[in-house]
Amino acid sequence: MADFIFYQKHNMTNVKELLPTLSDHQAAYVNLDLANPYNGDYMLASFHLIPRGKKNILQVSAEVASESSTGTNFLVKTETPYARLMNALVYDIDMEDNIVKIAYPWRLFDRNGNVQNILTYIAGNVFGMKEIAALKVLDVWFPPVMLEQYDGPSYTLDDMRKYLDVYDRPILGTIVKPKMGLSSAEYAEVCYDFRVGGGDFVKNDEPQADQDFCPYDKMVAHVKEAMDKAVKETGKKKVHSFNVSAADYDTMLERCEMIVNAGFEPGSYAFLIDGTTAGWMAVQTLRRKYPNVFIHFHRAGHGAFTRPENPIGYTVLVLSKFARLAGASGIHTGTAGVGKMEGSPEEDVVAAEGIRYMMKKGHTFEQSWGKIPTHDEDFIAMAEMDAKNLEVLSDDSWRGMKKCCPIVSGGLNPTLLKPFIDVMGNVDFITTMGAGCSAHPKGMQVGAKALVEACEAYKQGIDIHDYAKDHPALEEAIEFFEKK
Ligand code: CAP
Ligand code: MG
Ligand code: MG
Ligand code: MG
Repeated sequence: MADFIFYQKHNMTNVKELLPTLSDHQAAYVNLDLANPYNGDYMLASFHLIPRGKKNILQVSAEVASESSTGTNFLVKTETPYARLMNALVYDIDMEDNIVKIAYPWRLFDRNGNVQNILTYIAGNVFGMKEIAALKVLDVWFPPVMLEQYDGPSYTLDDMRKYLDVYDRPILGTIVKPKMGLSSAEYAEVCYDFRVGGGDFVKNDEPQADQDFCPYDKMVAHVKEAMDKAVKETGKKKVHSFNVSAADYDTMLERCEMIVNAGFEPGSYAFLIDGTTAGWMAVQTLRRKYPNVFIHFHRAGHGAFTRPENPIGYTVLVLSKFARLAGASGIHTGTAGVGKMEGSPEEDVVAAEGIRYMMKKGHTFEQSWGKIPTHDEDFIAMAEMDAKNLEVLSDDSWRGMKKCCPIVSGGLNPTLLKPFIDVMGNVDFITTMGAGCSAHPKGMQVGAKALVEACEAYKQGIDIHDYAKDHPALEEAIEFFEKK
């Protein structure tokens, strides 16, 4: 039987009234007068925190700051003055909404740009603490000195756009379905159908690996054959995102090298990694080994942390910000309530924007992704110009951390393309529709055509129902998907 989650409602507005309740140990992790948390000395994190049991929100916040930085549940005799400087500090609590802000001295973290290390602090033991009923990392803010240490994306959506010669629309992609069970030849056939139907991008699904019915080497070879055929017939470049997740790094890198050596043109392949189950080390290994390849972060399993109704975990925005820091070129950010996966529209759109733009408001913090101090006026001016023109700061020459692109799929189909673009507010993303194309009554090739037609209709500002009148592929897609 789940414990009854007991927590007090505060009957005071000012957190300072709770200061006298702190033990010496707790007081070492609180500074409600921290002058300027944005001074560059700290990584900042905001949490939604509900205490459980007898301790009040300031006491529990201090315990969380302790366990997520230098401490444990008692003041220890072995503490030194320097170690104390590494204490995380609770610097603000919104008593109305239970939003706790904690400043983490950046020297706490591995100085080699290691995302796994940060999450072990702020999303590690603290999730198991008895004193919390809810603890969700809502947003993080990185000081310029940390942005210098982290790789950030290298090969971006802009590079993929150049390769595909596609600029004024989303990259149109699919995932071959059924998810598993096709032979390598059958799998490649479906990829071919999508490509000749007009699609740009096919991804392996998240469980694709080296299964006996679809051996990895045969899958790569058949995809190559099918891609060459489709490129020849359409005269258009195509991209395949290969899932390189594996049991160990050697096998992962072997798969990468198999793809590189299969004769694929640079730009025609991406490496997909199941970032949540394969882990951050895998993501960063790929980024560091293959700076000229699009690193596709699939987030299968993220729901355990990010679902809006989960009291313990972190938000889609936080996951996406760390993916950008780690150097993912793109990450699935959800369909903002339009598709099949749970996720709040606001949450998914804020995450998508937080990883694309140089300066963007998160849930709590305004994030500047520049690698120079944010007081640099001309940089701010460029960033503001970028927000308008989406040009200036999209590449490294402008000293900013490159953008990471939203990848959007779960449950989308051609009839949902425009509704999703309307929610997202732009076309700067990759969409990968699995069932959305392969469930089309006339199969994958016509399903792809329907997606292309839905995109064409969007570009021409024509309602898809009107556009479908002389586009049978789209008409049948509307007929099929809208009746669902
Ligand atoms: C989509 C998908 C993706 C999910 C991931 C699937 O298939 O291939 O893995 O979209 O979710 O396996 O469900 P459909 P998210 O297009 O057929 O739904 O993008 O939210 O991370
Ligand atoms: Mg410990
Ligand atoms: Mg999938
Ligand atoms: Mg999705």
